[in-house]
Amino acid sequence: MPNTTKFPRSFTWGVATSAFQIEGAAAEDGKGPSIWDTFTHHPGNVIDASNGDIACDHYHRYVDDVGIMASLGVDAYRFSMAWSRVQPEGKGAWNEKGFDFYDRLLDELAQKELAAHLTLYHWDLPQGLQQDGGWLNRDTCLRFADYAQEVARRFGSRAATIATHNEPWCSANLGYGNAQFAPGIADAKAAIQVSHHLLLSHGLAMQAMRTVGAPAKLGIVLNQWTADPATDSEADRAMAQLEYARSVQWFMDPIFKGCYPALALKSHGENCPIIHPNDFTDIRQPLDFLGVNYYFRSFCSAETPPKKPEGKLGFTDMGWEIYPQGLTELLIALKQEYTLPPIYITENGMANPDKLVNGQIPDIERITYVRSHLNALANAMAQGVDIQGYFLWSLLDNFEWNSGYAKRFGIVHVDYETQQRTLKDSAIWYREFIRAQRLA
Ligand code: IFM
Repeated sequence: MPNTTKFPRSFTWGVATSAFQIEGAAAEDGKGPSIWDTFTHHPGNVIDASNGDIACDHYHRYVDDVGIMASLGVDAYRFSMAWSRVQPEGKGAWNEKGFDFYDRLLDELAQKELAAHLTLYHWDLPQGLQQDGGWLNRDTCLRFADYAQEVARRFGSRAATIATHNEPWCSANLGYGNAQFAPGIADAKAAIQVSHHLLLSHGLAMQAMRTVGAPAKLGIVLNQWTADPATDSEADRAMAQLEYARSVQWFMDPIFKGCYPALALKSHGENCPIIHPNDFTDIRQPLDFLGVNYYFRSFCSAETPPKKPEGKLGFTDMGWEIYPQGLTELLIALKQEYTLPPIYITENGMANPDKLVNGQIPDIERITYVRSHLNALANAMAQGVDIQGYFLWSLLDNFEWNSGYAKRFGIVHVDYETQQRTLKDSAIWYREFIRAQRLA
């Protein structure tokens, strides 16, 4: 595949991470525990029995890590704040030492002329709020709005964007639906109520942040996919339609249309969430941007056992089908259905069983993956979708949730024994690709 795709000069090139996956310093400088601290210390929850206590030790190595970003020539860094670092209980007192860390990080980014794209919530709820019911408790939405307002007040003029949530589909369905993620609850009804509260908290946080009047652009990051029927059978087509309604439209419709998709609501039956009269007004706040995370498509087969996708371009180390055209199809479908703000691709990348060979990491598979997705993105842009930037997931190999450190998503290799960082071939390729875009 040629390296010829052209992007506008103003396009933002970035890399992304999240707090729990890289920071470490789990109990340092007054940080309170989060649900992921609790979850990872419970045997059996993480495949390699690891946790985020040290992770990539980014809390102590952020200067070097920002230096790596600068050396790659990216424009921007997307990261999340650990809520329990700045407010140990998720309510009550702020922790100044926690804010100091992000203050220093923002300074370092500014010094290297890297734009900061901040996410408020990337799954690590303060454990103190979990004790009160976590996202099942409607009150957590108010706590989140307070936290959002405080962050906007302190950092809203130093961040290019602030996203409320990262992938609320995961927080609800993997955290409360099938117990794969913290807080480890398996209850379908709870998951749906939690998804409603996450949406409500997004809307309340948007309103709270707007009162501050900070220049940062405000939005949300959603993980999305197309849902393709495995065959042309009526059962497969119906399954795909329902899957799309329950995942993509379930989060998009309340934000952009002020309601849940009827098909999904009907299918949830008595598991439907409790919705208060003003909730949709609160949720449907104007967005300055929408973040889209894309990794794979959903392949829907009603057969037993279900048909698997052929995977013409292969599968990643997560077992996810490599399907770049799904990104084009998704973005076109979104443009047709919603009145969209500008979009950032806030995550895209792959896990690969990378190996150090004579000091190098020849991850050609990742280069091919990213290049093909950038081509797919360019296709969507050529068809009129307003895309402002692309953030590669991830800058560093890091803690991949219930897969622990076994899955490597970074374009920079991390030796967890020594914390040595080594650029993979994909990092070098990304640097050259970005440079070529600027020269073009
Ligand atoms: O590592 C995660 C990230 O935290 C959220 N989006 C998907 C990535 C890969 O699984």
